[in-house]
This record gives sequence, structure tokens and C-alpha cells, in this order.
Amino acid sequence: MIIRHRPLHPIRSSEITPKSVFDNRRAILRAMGFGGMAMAMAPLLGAGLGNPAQAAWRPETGKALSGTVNPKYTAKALGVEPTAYDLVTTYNNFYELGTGKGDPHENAGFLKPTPWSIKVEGAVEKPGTYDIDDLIKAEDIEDRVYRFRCVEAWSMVIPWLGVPLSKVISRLKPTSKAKYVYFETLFDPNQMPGQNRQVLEWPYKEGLRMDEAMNPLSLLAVGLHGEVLPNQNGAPLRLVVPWKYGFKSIKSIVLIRFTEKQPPTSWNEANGREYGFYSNVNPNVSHPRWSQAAEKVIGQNNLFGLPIKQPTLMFNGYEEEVADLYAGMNLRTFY
Ligand SMILES: Nc1nc2c(c(=O)[nH]1)N[C@H]1C(S)=C(S)[C@@H](COP(=O)(O)O)O[C@H]1N2
Ligand SMILES: [Mo]
Repeated sequence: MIIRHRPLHPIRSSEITPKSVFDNRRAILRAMGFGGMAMAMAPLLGAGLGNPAQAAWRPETGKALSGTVNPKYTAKALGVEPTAYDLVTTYNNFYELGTGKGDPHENAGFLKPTPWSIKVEGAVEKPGTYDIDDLIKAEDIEDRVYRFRCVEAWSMVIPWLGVPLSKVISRLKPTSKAKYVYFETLFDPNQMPGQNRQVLEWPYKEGLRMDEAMNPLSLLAVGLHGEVLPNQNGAPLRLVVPWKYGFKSIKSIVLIRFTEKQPPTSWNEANGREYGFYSNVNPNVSHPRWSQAAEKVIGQNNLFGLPIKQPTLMFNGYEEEVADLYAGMNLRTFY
């Protein structure tokens, strides 16, 4: 979306503690009995969300994670192959970890997704600070393959593991005043070195209208390609709204607020003429600086090694499931 920069820090992923060493440390701590401490604290954090004593479900970064396959959203149902793991995890937009496509992968080691808590506030009956293990229930995790379309006119197909946002919201019980839900990403320049520069007003913010949030397509992702979510993809918890441009899918969420008024969003705040609140994928409405009619398919090249382009679909192909949300709205005005 903006100019390219050099990676922000000299530390490479390879210099970060190897996973085997890390796993071993954890095993030693567990053997010493420290593992039980998290269990003892769970009831405090989980108060109000039922089954509070449930053990932490979340494996460490890079470990296998599975979910119930949702037959509506499989690669077969889409008729396309998922984008390779290496591309999904090395070609990223995550400005907190750098503005170049390779920076988030390079700087991923700064982010510490464990422990992680999420503050819930505003027009809601069950506000509080929840540990991720209490907010996301293992048995709710689904395996869903979604199309993903960035506003920069490229696309991927990503096999997510996540919980329908509607399930989490229903348990938190928003009041009748809640018309929108607003999200914020972590603000911590030590974990997110990109925040040392004011490329956006930090923290990153996004929001949805309540009916968009409650649409069954909206997902809170905790994994991809059968693994715990890699840091560069927004660990440990990020939004996925597949009928909207990628920037709506906010990463590394630490705050969920239910509001009466339409909340501010980062890209709209940065440039309201180019990025609206709705940001529905729409091949008929050009971005002021480029067409949105087609998209580069990441990972698919032609005989000359050039990226294949394909036509962009209305609502990114999810028209049947979401068009009703915008009945009567002029999609040129509400872009
Ligand atoms: N916090 C935060 N969330 C973010 C972004 C970001 O810079 N910071 N980039 C957005 C954009 S523009 C896109 S296209 C997607 C990219 O998600 P991916 O890297 O997992 O493919 O994340 C979105 N969420
Ligand atoms: Mo994007």
C-alpha cells in the first residue's frame, strides 16, 4: 500500500531459540510442576464463560492443530488448491513487523503470542479480560478454506483453522446497544518493531457492523494449513472476513469493544478517500489508483514465469452469503 522499507531489525528467525530447545525447556518446567500454575489460574480468567477449569488447548507455534472440516468451505468445494504454506507465511502484510512483504516472516520472532489475553468491553454483558484459552474453545475450531483478496489486487487461497466469530460474540452477550464491534491489535514496540515508526496510527484498528460480525463466514483464526497460526499471519488470534479486502482481517487482536457508533479503522483514518469502512471486494469499483477488476494469483505463474491474473468476483465469490447485508446500500458510496 505504501513504499517499501528495509527489514527493521538485524535479527533473523534463524537466530531465535531453536524450537527443539524451547520445547525442551517447556518439558522441564512442566516436570517441575510449573505447568499446573496455568491451570490453577484458569478459573479466575475464565469466569463467566463456562467450563473455566478446562485445560489450555493451544499448542505452541509451529505445532499441529486440527479442526472440524466444514464441508461448505473445502478446497474441493471452492474448486481451487490452497496457496502453498511457504507463500502464505512469507508474503505478508503486517506493518507492525515491517512494510515489505518478507519483513513479517523475517521479524516474526519478536512477537510473543503466549501468554495472550484479550480485553472485552463496551456494550456487552460479559466484559473482562479473557485468556485466549478461555475465549476460544478447542471444540469450536473449524477447518475452512477461504479465498483471500488483498486491496493491492493479489489473492491467495488459505486453509484457516478458526472459530466462527458469531460463537464468541454470542457467549459474550452484547447488549441491544451494540451496533458495531471494534478490534485493536497489540501495541508493544518491543514485540512489534514496526511500531517504532508512524507508518499508521498504532495500534492497528478495525471494525465490523454487528450483522457482518455475526455472519457465519466471519472467522477468528488461530491456525492455518493444519498448524498453530504463525506470528507473521497474526498470532495468536486474528480476524478473517473473506468477502472484504484483506486489511479488514486484523491480526494479533488484544481488544474487542462493542459500540453504538461506527468505530474508526486504521486504513480509513490514514486515507479515507482510498479505503472505506466497508471495503467489500468489488470488481466494479476501482481503487482511486488502480483497477480492482482482476487480481494476481500468488503462487500461480504462466509459462513465462509471470503471475497469472484472474477476474475478481463480487464480494470475492461470497455474494450468495453476504449480498443481503448490503441490500439497498449504494456500494459506490459505501466502499
Ligand atoms: N494488525 C495488522 N493487521 C493486518 C495488517 C497489518 O498491517 N496489521 N495487514 C492487513 C492486510 S493489508 C492484509 S492483506 C492481511 C494479510 O494477511 P496475511 O499476511 O495473513 O495474508 O492482514 C491484514 N491485517
Ligand atoms: Mo491487504
